[in-house]
Amino acid sequence: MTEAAKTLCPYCGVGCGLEVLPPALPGKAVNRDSQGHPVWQARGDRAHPSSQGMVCVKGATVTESLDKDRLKYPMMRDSLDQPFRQVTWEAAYDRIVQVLQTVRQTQGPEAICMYGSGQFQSEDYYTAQKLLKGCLGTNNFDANSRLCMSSAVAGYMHSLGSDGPPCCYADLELTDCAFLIGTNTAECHPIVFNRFRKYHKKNKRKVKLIVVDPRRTETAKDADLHLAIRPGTDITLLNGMAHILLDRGQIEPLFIDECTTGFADYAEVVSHYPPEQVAKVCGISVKDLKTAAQYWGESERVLSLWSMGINQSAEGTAKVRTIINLHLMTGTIGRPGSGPFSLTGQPNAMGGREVGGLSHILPGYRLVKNPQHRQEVEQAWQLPSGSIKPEPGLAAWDMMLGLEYGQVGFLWVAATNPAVSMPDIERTKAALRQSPFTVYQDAYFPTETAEFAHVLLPAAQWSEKPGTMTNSERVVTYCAAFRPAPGEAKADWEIFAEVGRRLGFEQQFAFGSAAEVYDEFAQLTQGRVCDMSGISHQRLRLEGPIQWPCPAIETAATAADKYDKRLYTDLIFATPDGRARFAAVHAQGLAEPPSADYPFVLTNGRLYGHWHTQSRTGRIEKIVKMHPAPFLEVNPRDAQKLEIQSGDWVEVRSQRGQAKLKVLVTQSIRRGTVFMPMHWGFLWAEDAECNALTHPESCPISLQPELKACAVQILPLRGEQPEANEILSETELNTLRKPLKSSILSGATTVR
Ligand SMILES: Nc1nc2c(c(=O)[nH]1)N[C@H]1C(S)=C(S)[C@@H](COP(=O)(O)OP(=O)(O)OC[C@H]3O[C@@H](n4cnc5c(=O)[nH]c(N)nc54)[C@H](O)[C@@H]3O)O[C@H]1N2
Ligand SMILES: Nc1nc2c(c(=O)[nH]1)N[C@H]1C(S)=C(S)[C@@H](COP(=O)(O)OP(=O)(O)OC[C@H]3O[C@@H](n4cnc5c(=O)[nH]c(N)nc54)[C@H](O)[C@@H]3O)O[C@H]1N2
Ligand code: SF4
Ligand SMILES: [Mo]
Repeated sequence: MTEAAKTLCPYCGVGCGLEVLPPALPGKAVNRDSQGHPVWQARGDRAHPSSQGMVCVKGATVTESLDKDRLKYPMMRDSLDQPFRQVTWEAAYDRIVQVLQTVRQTQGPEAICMYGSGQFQSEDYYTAQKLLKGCLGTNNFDANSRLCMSSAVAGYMHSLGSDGPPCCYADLELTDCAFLIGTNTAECHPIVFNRFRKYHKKNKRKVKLIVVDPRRTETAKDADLHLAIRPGTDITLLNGMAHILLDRGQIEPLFIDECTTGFADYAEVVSHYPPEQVAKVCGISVKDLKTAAQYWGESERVLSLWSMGINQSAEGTAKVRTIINLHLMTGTIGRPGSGPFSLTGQPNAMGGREVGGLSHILPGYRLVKNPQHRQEVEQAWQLPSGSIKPEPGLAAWDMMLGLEYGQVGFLWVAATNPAVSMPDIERTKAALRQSPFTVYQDAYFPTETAEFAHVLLPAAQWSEKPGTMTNSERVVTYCAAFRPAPGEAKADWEIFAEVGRRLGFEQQFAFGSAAEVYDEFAQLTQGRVCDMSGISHQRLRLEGPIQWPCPAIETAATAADKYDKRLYTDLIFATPDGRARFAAVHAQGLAEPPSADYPFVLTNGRLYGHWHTQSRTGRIEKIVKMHPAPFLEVNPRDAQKLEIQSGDWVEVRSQRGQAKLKVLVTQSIRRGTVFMPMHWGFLWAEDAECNALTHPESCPISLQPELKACAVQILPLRGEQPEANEILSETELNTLRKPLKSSILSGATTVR
């Protein structure tokens, strides 16, 4: 092939279109990676509606990771202390099917669990739902999305009646006020941020950017107003802003009357949040608080964006609903440039929601608890009534508890690396060690989770299997297969389907291709909020990316004409009475507040170049150079008290574990809070695991753990420097947090 293949970037939920060129172009030397493998070359796809040709450093370098350290063959062992031995697929399937059947008979289907990922393509995700929830009769399918966007899902469902972010990226260039809370968009959703940043620069007088984050992130540096609130005080802030807006009468009474319920209770709650008290709790000035309310109140169009600083919280659903409250009160929803817009993290976290990829949902934004929904899905799957259990299955952390209690007999993990990304990692590892039988299906080897597996299955990854993904603005893109999978690696959906057939469900898994899987799934969305029954692989290949809703028989062009790019433009919401619901909620604060023994709040998150647990980006030289090692950000005044300087080593301890890190003293973090990146698991640095410190306390509604905050103490390590960990030079240390603006805006952002 000498033509460019069109696909989607497999990293973040922005969902940028990529064009990928073969390693050998006519008249040019073959492009190779550092290990000599021929490497495809990625560039932005100008025709993609979401990204318009832009990509960040991750998208631009992704191809360099594709041939390094791949898992190529199935491997097995009887116990975790043995080495793996290569086996045939036949042997691996036999073992899996045999253990599945034994566990089903002896412990029941509820002892079977699958933990999947927003990095599945929709076809993989959907096939797994059918296998677990339909054929095996257990709702124990959950995904890393539980750690990621389940609070946003729950917030939308409770406030608006259905999941589904109502906005689109065009709103970034139509708003008067962007309210970014708990999101470091510049580093984590760079192309979304670029689109807004260009518009903001051009309209500096008219358009405001408010950023709410305890850190002065790259995102905050561009803000007209940065509120560096104390971690966990978001609800106080939002209720405080509502208080001021109400006082000033900057509300939309007609919209409140006609389109919502619950305003009186909300107004009562909000009356308890006077500015002085709110400012004190949040650790900001009354003036800044009032300015925030003023910017919101004076803007006709307000767009709020959020991600993990909101969702990863023991009151995550309430936080999301409190953001939506402000939109409802000011009528800034269902209109261009306005609305509550959660940014999805993973490339196909949205697709995961559509196919029902969490333990309480079913395909087409349906609910496990709803008898009619179960029946509709059972019929489509040609399964007897009652096949789908009426109760939600185990959520991510509950699977770990299930292992602890000996209730799980079969654990299947795919496209996620829980031995790094779960909270309270020592407890997680102990739970994984207790698993009687774990299948781990990944593209790379080694990874941290492979250490806890009995069977390793080699997965074909992005570029090696055709499929679809949906980005944050509901645009579905076809991801072409343009290179062969290494060794015997197979697409995830093919593995699930083969196991299904071997369990006796030949009819249910008679799929001949990913396109057939997609067609069956798309049918199941007919008439739902996420109607994509008009989308098929063929159409996506012919017409390019398509935004849903897109019912059957619509072409992309007529769909765009007829269906607005936004949801709820008729101001009728997906609740039974068509009205959106206010949430009257008080702030509860952090699940583990700082104490005399553990006086600091540790927050954590992402760096521009790295992706999660580094299985790809840790193998890309440019990115490793950009972010060579983990570190701890400490405010200068805290550093003075602790008598530490940049470059010193400290031990950070929580009630659950510790990590040894080099200190970076910086004004970018507020006093009393420290920050470390999440990207270093035990394969990439010794004793620097972020989740050694975090706790699993979760939101009671969304079951999303509060990964963003835990209480820690900091002990300077004087004289003794940890041997095993990499010692950084001063210059290396300076590169840890070098300003990213230039690289985000020009160098790495390649517009073809
Ligand atoms: N470069 C890069 N980009 C990514 C990813 C990646 O690994 N690397 N991962 C993708 C995924 S899956 C996700 S989910 C997204 C995550 O995207 P983001 O949510 O933007 O990323 P984080 O860095 O985890 O956290 C965001 C911010 O929350 C702030 N925060 C912490 N506590 C609080 C609080 O109490 N209140 C408020 N208001 N803010 C708080 C942190 O200081 C941090 O700056 O990124 C996606 N994009
Ligand atoms: N402390 C802390 N912890 C966190 C977070 C945080 O902010 N702070 N964020 C949480 C969030 S939001 C997220 S999304 C998670 C992310 O955490 P993980 O999901 O554990 O992280 P990844 O490194 O993205 O792991 C994905 C794995 O899937 C593999 N893979 C890629 N493509 C395919 C495929 O097509 N098939 C298969 N089978 N495998 C594939 C990759 O090789 C990789 O090993 O971390 C969570 N944990
Ligand atoms: S912003 Fe970067 S990581 Fe996200 S989809 Fe676009 S190119 Fe990929
Ligand atoms: Mo995520």
